[in-house]
Amino acid sequence: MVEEQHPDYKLIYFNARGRAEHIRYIFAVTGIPYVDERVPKERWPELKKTMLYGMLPILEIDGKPIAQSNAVARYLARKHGLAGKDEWESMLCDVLVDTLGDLKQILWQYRTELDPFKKEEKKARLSKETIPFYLNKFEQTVAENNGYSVGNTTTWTDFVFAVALENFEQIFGPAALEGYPALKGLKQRVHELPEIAEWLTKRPQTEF
Ligand SMILES: N[C@@H](CCC(=O)N[C@@H](CS)C(=O)NCC(=O)O)C(=O)O
Repeated sequence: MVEEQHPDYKLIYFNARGRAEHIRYIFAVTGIPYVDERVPKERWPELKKTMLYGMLPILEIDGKPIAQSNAVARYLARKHGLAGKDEWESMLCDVLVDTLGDLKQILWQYRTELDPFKKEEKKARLSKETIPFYLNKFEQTVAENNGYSVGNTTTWTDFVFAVALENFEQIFGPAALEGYPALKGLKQRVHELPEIAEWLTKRPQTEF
């Protein structure tokens, strides 16, 4: 049997799950070898100057640096059958990833708010309005798709969800997904895929 040839992949990020973990899940599930390079914080200011857009993650493909986490993930997913069965499903994957990105942006604004009064205000609006608004819609979509975010196969969007939902439970507590059984189930299904389960046992433990 001829071994499939892959480019040399090096994923460069910080020692965090952050914006790289869904890409690591793609590598885990496909079994494609890659270097998981984690830049120590003290090396970053120097390295930043050498990066095209001054940010991480970067995926080096045969030495060529490619920026933007979701562009990278989408590229790998399309190449390896993790972006739905056709262009339509591939678009639905993008819609969910981008919508989840909108929610993550709002959560980030809350987490980085320094004014305690404004922070409380943001928290109240988040838990009463914003989070239920988004999660109810995601819940409905995943329930309709029998546990998948798009179609009836595992996609990179499932990985984006699993990573985000893990963070979500970490920020808001383990009961945060109690009203969302389909989302909870999606996260569990992804984390029980044998290759992901193995990755979870061996990945470096990081805060985020
Ligand atoms: N849209 C970019 C955003 C990348 C980004 O915000 N990277 C942050 C870490 S999550 C970063 O490199 N921060 C360090 C810096 O800006 O110096 C992507 O998704 O790749």
